[in-house]
Parts: sequence; structure tokens; C-alpha cells
Amino acid sequence: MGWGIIVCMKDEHKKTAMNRLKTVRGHIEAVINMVEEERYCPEVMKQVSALQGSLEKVNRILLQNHIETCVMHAVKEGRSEEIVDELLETLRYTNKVTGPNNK
Ligand SMILES: [Cu+2]
Repeated sequence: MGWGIIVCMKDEHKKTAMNRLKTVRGHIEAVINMVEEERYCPEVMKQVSALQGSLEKVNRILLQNHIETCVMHAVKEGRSEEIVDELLETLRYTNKVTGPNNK
């Protein structure tokens, strides 16, 4: 119960999350090469920052998916209290995502 594999990803969210993560993977490879080549530090930092932003977007998609599937399901089953506790825990992983400057 609670933490574990996602058993109910919506196709659209899975597709979006997969695409973004694969883009991040390619981007990370590029940043590794930049460090390998000893590129100018701020240039590397800019790319790392962009990566963080990309990953935060992935977490936002996962949060949306979780609310639309697992949370809704739990509420329908009358497990509201339990799922709210879990959701509050989940929000600790999305502090950058749930702020006012994100969409
Ligand atoms: Cu979920």
C-alpha cells in the first residue's frame, strides 16, 4: 500500500513523461561531454539548471497522473484520510513544482 510501482499511468502522461525523460537523458550526455571537455563553468551550470527544470516538469506530470488516478481511486474507495496523508508526503518531492512560478 502506498509507495510502490505506478500501476495506473494514463497513456498521455506516460508518453509525455517518457519523452521528457529521454530528452533529459540525451541532455545529460551532452553535459557530461561538456565537463569532459572542461567547458566554461557557467555554461555547464546553465545546462544543469535547465536539466533541473526539465526534471521538475516530469515530477509535475507524475503528480498530475497520481492525483487523476490513484488519488481519485482511493477517494472513491473511501480511503480519503490515508491518501491525503500520502499526498502531503508526495508534495515534499515537488516543492519546486507546486510553487507559484510553475505551470
Ligand atoms: Cu499514483
